[in-house]
Amino acid sequence: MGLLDRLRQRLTRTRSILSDGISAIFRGGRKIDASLLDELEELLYTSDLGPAATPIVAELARLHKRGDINGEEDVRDTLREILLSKLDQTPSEFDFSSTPMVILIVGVNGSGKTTTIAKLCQRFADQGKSVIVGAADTFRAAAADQLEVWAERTGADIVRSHKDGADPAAIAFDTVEAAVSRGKDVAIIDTAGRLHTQKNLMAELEKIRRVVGRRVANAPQETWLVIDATNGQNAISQAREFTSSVEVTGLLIAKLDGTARGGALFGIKEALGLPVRFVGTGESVELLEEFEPGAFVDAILGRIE
Ligand SMILES: Nc1nc2c(ncn2[C@@H]2O[C@H](COP(=O)(O)OP(=O)(O)O)[C@@H](O)[C@H]2O)c(=O)[nH]1
Ligand SMILES: [Mg+2]
Repeated sequence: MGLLDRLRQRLTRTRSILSDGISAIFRGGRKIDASLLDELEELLYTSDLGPAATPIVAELARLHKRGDINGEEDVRDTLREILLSKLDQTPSEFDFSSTPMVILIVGVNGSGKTTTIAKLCQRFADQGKSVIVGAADTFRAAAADQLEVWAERTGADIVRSHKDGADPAAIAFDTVEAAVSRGKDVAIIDTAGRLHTQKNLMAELEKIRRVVGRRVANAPQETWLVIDATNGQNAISQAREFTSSVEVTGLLIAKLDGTARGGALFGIKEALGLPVRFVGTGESVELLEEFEPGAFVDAILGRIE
């Protein structure tokens, strides 16, 4: 099964709002008019496109007035183009030339950090990369236990402390140190959930970044913010604030399967201007997809056969 089919299968809730919604609006061969466009705007809001919905519908109205678009197919095609243009990104390939590639994972509590790390471990292992994870979420030993289970299942090494409250920066440093001495390709560092308002915890992330940079030049090469897609529009302001406190290089959008609010991804991209690296489409370890804008838009907008 290809990427598009996998996404279509997992993103049913957003698609049933958007794609089925468009079919419903046009049912009975309705023609485009002001009330139809109002309904379309409401539909886009419901799928959590948020403030982006209004200019999109204004553009559709303009094209209709000029006679450029007429029926449902035209609306779908134009929507596809507009939505795609909002996702434009050309993220660089991961650079494995200077190993270890160090990836720091950050985000609020419960957003899906540890689960997504497990998925990344699996993905890198499948690509023949050797992986080590660092449990720098040291608030609760249970957090390290959770990571350890995933590390074992995916064949990754782990660096952790067995007591609560160890220094996260020390764990992160030891992880990178072990990655170098064991010749690992990738080191992924898990961190405790935090809010941008917790100044000391945000400073701790900067400390982690500094400390690992002392062991490996340019590390962490990537700092990825995990965003919970079920928060919809609320995720946008949260992410914006987070990225103003710590340098983030990419986004991981978790839980796209569990939500009808997948349209928020457009606003998130627009607000942050950061590449979306991967999207999580379920709880199990294989349910992570590389983010491909065309497949994403087709999966939520495409007609259901
Ligand atoms: N449906 C779904 N659930 C997810 C996904 N990613 C994470 N979760 C769930 O979200 C919850 C919190 O995940 P966790 O990784 O512990 O979050 P953390 O606190 O950021 O480390 C868990 O119940 C996960 O199973 C996803 O892509 N889809
Ligand atoms: Mg966690």
